[in-house]
Amino acid sequence: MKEEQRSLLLSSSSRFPPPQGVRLSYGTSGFRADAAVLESTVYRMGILAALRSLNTESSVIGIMITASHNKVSDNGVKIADPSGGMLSQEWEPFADALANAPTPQHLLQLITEFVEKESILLETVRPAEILLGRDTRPSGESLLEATKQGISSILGAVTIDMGIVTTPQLHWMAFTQLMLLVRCLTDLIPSGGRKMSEGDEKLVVDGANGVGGEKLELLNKMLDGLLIDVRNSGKDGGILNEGVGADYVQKEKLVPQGFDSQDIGLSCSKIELVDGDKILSLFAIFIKEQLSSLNEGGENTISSYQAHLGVVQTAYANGASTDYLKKLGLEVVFTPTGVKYLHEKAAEYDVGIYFEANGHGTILFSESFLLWLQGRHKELSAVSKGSEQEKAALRLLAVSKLINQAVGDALSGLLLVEAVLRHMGWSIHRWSDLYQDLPSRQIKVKVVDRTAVVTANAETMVVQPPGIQEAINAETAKYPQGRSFIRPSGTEDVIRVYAEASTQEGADSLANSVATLVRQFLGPGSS
Ligand code: NG1
Repeated sequence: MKEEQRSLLLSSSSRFPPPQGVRLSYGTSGFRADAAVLESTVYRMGILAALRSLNTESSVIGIMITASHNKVSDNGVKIADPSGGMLSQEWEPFADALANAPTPQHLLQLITEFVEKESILLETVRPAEILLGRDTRPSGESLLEATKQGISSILGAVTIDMGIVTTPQLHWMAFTQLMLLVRCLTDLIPSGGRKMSEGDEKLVVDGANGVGGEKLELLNKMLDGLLIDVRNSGKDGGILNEGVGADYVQKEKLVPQGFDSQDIGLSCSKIELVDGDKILSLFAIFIKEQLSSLNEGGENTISSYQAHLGVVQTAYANGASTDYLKKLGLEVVFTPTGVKYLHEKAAEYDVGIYFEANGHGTILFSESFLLWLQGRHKELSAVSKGSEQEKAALRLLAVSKLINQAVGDALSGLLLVEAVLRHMGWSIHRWSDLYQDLPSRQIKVKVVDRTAVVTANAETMVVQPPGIQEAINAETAKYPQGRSFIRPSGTEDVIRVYAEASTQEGADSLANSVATLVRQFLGPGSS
């Protein structure tokens, strides 16, 4: 490493000392913590992103300053690889070590060793390039500045500041193209009277007082036949994720602020949630239907490709959804929580659909399948243009372009849901009635040390501390259709408890008993 580079790293890092007595760890989706302790971390992730860019032939790396659905006083940093997916898991230990290096000298040593080990060329002709974005959190501005300082402490590295964006946007295409694809899918709706009912053309969206609402207002102006009414857009002073947002609605099962009884149906005393599991089911039905149309009557070799379709869930998926998907004849697999795991698994299929219950997810198409599909579509448009088979091929191609294959993206997901509902002629109620969720409950428990809980089997069982799994099993066995598991959160300092049972009272009581076990085995936390 050149002396100029060494002294640049030493001098800039001395301006961003790490917080005392805090151990930072790369969690479910990057670092997330109280914004007050994150300056040195984002600075160091700026360095990491620049090195990652150099390590991938100066491809563009994305950095997003966000704590997503966490409370407004938290913030975080996510890194996007050139594929658009999350930072390669092989780099996570380096990220961890960088974030926790106690002094500029330690930091420099870590970087020097890593650069050598990975054979990263620091003095290349093409500089590192980083796209940088943030959400609307007030702490975002200064953290963005610190990140820039980190990036520019690798000589020659270039920052492209995108300002306030949504995370997936950092790597996704322009809205206009999304609109064309929605129109394409709408044009392909089967004829024969599948009509939407009145009122289904209006979509009320909770912007969670964050960055998405603003983007949706833009989208609204471009959409035909769908009226988007954005609530909690953040303009009227509401606080990000406070009493609003997907996490609040899914975990607390409460209606977000700014919504009245008309928005959720007059007779509703309790919220009817159409969650990630239902989105997954809707997409799976649609894709399965298109794949079978495609294979009808195909005799020659190119037509007879049997696409391998798989769906990926986590332990948080409602048990009723898993039963439903299996009854449809689908292959269902499980991974630990966090889209990095689901994404990796889904990529093993020709068409892999993954969703977390909270709504993070997308559909992945393998390159070989897409290549075959393009060929098949060409073939079909020559011999049977306008046939159901040709339309099925076109629909699948449109879905592959509309859905964000880099990472789950609420906006493209929302557009695909609308397109599929129109295709089916289904109202939201018809969709919701695909199956009835089993009552469930989630609780967070503060403990002294959450890392004391070690899980196995896609987080469905606990191997540490000894004895707790047996105790959980004994509790769960008391409830009809009971299921319960615990795991340490990767984004908050808590143990998460999940319980399901045949009644809501049962699910609540099982969750409470398991939470008590957690406190007994692990000791109470500080708050
Ligand atoms: P943790 O805090 O590791 O449970 C939460 C969500 C994940 C994922 C990440 C990242 C639950 C139970 N967990 O992770 O699904 O969305 O945040 O945003 O919803």
